[in-house]
Amino acid sequence: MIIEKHQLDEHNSDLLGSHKRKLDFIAGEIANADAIIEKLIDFQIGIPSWALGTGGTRFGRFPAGGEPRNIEEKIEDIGLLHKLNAASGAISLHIPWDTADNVPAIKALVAQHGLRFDAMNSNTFQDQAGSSESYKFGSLQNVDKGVRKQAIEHNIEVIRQGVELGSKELTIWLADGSCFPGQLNFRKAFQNTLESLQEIYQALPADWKVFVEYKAFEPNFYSTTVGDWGQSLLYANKLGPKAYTLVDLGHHLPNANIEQIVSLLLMEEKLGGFHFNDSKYGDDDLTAGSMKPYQLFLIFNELVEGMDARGMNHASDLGWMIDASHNVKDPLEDLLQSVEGIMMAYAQALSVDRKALQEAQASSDVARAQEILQNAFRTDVRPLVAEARLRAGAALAPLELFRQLKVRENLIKTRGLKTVATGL
Ligand code: PSV
Ligand code: MN
Repeated sequence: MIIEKHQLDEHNSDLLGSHKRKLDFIAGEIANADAIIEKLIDFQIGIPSWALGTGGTRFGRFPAGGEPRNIEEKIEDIGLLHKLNAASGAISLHIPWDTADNVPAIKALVAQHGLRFDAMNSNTFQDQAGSSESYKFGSLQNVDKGVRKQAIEHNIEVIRQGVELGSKELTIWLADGSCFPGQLNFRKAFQNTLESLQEIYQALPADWKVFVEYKAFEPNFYSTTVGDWGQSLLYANKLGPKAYTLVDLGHHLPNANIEQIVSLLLMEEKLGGFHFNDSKYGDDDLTAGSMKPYQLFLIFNELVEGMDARGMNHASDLGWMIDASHNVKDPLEDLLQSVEGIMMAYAQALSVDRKALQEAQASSDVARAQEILQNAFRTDVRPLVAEARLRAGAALAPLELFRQLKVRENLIKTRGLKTVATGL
């Protein structure tokens, strides 16, 4: 399905009057509204190929229909999102689910939709048909050298595919760990993992980065070999300058202070990027900003402050990706909401009165510091985010237009009701 320019124009002209009124109001309230809008236009969020279908739990799955059946249709879906919000300009592929048979055609399709390739993801948490070794007891950590070799070779193959496509990053998330005390020698598991990562690191092109993603638990329930940011940072430091930590918001133990983690990783020049999502209990993979929007804002507050302190480019110096699963919502609607949630947190963080905050911190004026942050968080920045979309040629209200144009119904018509997307 293609969304035509005239459909966007009609939708926008219907909403323009009310949008302008709201924009004028906020532009009068915030000092740097125009600069914020420009930054929002540049900011792009990578969409994970594995989140375009309906997710599920081990109890059941309730597909929406019209799910993308192959990599071409996944690109088409992200193209639709990007057309609607001009902020979903990248695709993050997961191999082997998304291995492309015809690389030039896939590159052309991605370019045609105005997208680029974000980080490539390897998969050593599932056994693939025809592979000789099993990851049941881990991959890069495995006590069996043959298993480690297979997992290393898979990651090197993912880099090879990424180079062909024009990606510049590899994200490694390991399910490795143990389910019971005594199962694993922690030190040996760490050393095996490090040696395996070093072999993968050797295969990285000079202009590539590797992101080491951590996760506190699941699928292993006693120990995880890259279980927290400390362990990830240890690996990244030992590997070298092309290795970074990746923060998935859902991968912490309850109540972790993620904004502090982010601040320190950034200070150490070891923050690689994000998997955005939200959660109530664990790795719930819910819509970004749907549960703890204040936390998301506080994370962006640290990011903006830390990136500015180092003169970094907000849009391109870190990897911004979503990692989500949609059990009850239409995946595309959910992704539109996630991008909106992320953009709002970023816009709020950009609107923080930095000078006043520094002064409040320097004089330990706790109440004032809190006021400054909460003032930014409680400001309705949605008109700024909408204006960025408008200026970039997208829709003032993406979700509304998605429904008006009956996108899901159209996808079901062309792809069928009972399609299944590869992914989680
Ligand atoms: C693991 O829970 C994870 O967050 C990792 O990022 C994986 O790559 C992703 O889910 C999908 O497999
Ligand atoms: Mn993740």
